[in-house]
Amino acid sequence: MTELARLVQEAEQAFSGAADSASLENAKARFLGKGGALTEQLKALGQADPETKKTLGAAINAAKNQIEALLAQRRQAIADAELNERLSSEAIDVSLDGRGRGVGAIHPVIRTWRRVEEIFHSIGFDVADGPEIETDWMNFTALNNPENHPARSMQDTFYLEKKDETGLPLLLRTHTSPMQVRYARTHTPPIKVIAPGRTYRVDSDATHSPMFHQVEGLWIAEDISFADLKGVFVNFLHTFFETDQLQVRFRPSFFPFTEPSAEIDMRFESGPLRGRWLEIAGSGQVHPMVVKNFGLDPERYIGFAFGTGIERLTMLRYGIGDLRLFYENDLRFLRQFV
Ligand code: 2NL
Repeated sequence: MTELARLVQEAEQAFSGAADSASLENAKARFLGKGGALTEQLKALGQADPETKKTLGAAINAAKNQIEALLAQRRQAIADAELNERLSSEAIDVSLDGRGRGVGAIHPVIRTWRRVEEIFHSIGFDVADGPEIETDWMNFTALNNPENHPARSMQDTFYLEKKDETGLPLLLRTHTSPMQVRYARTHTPPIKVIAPGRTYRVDSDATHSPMFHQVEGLWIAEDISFADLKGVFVNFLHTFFETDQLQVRFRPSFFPFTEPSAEIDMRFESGPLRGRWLEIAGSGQVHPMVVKNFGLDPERYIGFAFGTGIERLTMLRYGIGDLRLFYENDLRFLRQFV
């Protein structure tokens, strides 16, 4: 056997003995690398006579090609083996059962929110939307709140550091009214809208949460009276609580944005809450200053507004005694509404 044939044979053995790509590359260096056996042979060729150069050179090149082919083969074999190894170690058993998902439920407050929207929508009210971060003008001034009203103080309202274009700090809306102001300023009467949403006040105890939900209603046209307010609201209560077995009374009160104003109380005539008067909403005829701030002529347009708490409606509907249950995310409570 020639020396070259022996080299090819040795290379073949070395390559097949290499179990991974690292040892294969080491083996390659021994034959084809800078100081490798074949490279040495090619160097020695420099001293040979022209005839030997020609024949021996061709033989060396042929051996080199053979070794390179063997190397490529082995590289492919190792790569295939490594891929198969990875594929089998990462294999997923698609016949396994899934982990499944718990049955979700709508939060009781949001359930009430939707129910209120449905009821008012069914009698022709639109639903307004608007930002939770408001300007002083939208939240207070437009609603006829005097400059020195306690609601405007740091103790009662969450203020941001950022200011609006008039230089007054922005704030978290304290009621849903600014949505109605925005709606009224961009629509033409008759205006018939409800505004449900989150509101924020600096207040936190057993019966107050710093974030709570309100829904307000507004109907402005040329001939809307307190009688319409009574009709709409009493009808709402009967529909919402699914009973005619309740009484409603309007008790004189005061709000800066309505004149005259009334507190709305209700009393169930049956069921566990029977016999007790419960405060359910504030209401009144929209103050002429507020109509003016809607961009409307108060000599021509008149109407009513009301506001109620979504948590309050929910507590009365389901007989929930503690407001804090709504915000604790206790599944034992929430599961009851699945
Ligand atoms: C309450 C009091 C009330 C209103 C809200 C209102 C809105 C506009 C104009 C005039 Cl845009 N009024 N809203 C009116 C009277 C009472 O709510 O105690 N809510 C729980």
